[in-house]
Amino acid sequence: MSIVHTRWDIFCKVIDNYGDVGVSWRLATQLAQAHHMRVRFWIDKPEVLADLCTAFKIKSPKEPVVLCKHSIAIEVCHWQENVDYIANVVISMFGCTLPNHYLVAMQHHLPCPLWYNLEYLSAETWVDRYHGMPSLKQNAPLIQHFFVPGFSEKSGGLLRDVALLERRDRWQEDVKNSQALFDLLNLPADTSATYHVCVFCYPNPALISLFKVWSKSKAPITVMMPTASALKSVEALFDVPLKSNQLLRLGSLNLKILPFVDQTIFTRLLWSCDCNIVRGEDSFVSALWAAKPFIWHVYPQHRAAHLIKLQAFIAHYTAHWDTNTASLWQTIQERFNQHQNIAKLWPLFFENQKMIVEHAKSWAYQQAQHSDLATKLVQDANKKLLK
Ligand code: TRH
Repeated sequence: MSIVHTRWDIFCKVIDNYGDVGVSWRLATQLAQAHHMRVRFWIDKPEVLADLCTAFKIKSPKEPVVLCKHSIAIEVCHWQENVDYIANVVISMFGCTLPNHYLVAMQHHLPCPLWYNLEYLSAETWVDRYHGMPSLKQNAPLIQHFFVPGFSEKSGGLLRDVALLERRDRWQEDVKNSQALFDLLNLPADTSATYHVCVFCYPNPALISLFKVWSKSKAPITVMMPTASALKSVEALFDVPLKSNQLLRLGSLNLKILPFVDQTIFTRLLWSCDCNIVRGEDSFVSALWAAKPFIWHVYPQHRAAHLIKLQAFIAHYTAHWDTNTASLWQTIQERFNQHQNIAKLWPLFFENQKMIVEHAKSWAYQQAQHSDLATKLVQDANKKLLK
């Protein structure tokens, strides 16, 4: 069998927010576009995908089987629909349990489909040991293979769109690109020459300290905050409830509330801003590739497990930085994630932007020497299917 045009089924269950869909859809489009695979995308809440991918239209919430054929030939299916065939490669995103009827069909299918569990991203050392391990525990004769995204060569890698860094560079080289994007997002002309920050994080009282310091800054700052972000955390600073498309002013701070935009537009927004506050997994990885100064708000977990995740990433990311910048960068990430006041740190962070951007750029070029996640997945599947 040739791996080209192999059939892939990706199963995505929306637990909360947008990250489950964000990561899964990015993977699906890369498999289809860059690797020419035949991809079906199974999702329990297609309406969340419709927010993120405007090319995808739901004909009706109860429409059976195929909801739409995306322009790049991904078939989107509702989670519970019957299957007319079992794919060669099946992916459970973030360990989601497959619909029972599909699982039973897989168990009876010969040859057994290749089955991956695509895990959450981490820079922790266990990733290299765990990545690629088979799980024989249940569902015999099926074997599930763990595929763990990460930063090392041995890990499953990071999602990176085709020619991403080249496209990012072309975008950032010409200021007209970000200007056109800000116009599209209805930013007033008097904010165009200001310092731009995108704030897409979880609720966090530390934002109050940042907003206050920004409102008193010498030069104007324009903050773009998607409605899906932590509006409640800053609402007390303004006299009105915060709503999509509003523009509010507080001293030197202009706050623009953004509607939810297509994932490709959101990625370009991160390329266009001078600083990004991001969260979860997908906006975090996009901010890494954007190579602008950023603060990562890690998805909060029980017993502060997310802080261990943060430490591991900081150690990896700043490994080759000078000690002072690394220590400043570490402190601002930690304090923000511990919901502490970071007003005093901001001026230092701001003063060191140039250095941070240099580090961010060289990290991105260095990291892009590794194969991206979709390529690693295809290569691994290729090896296993052709055995
Ligand atoms: O939304 P997130 O917090 O997602 C998640 C989920 O909570 C998930 O359960 C958890 O496991 C994971 O984090 C770690 O953050 P994330 O990962 O950044 O996903 C947001 C997605 O939404 C990302 O693909 C970018 C996209 N997006 C748009 O497409 N348009 C927008 O306007 C915005 C604000 C985001």
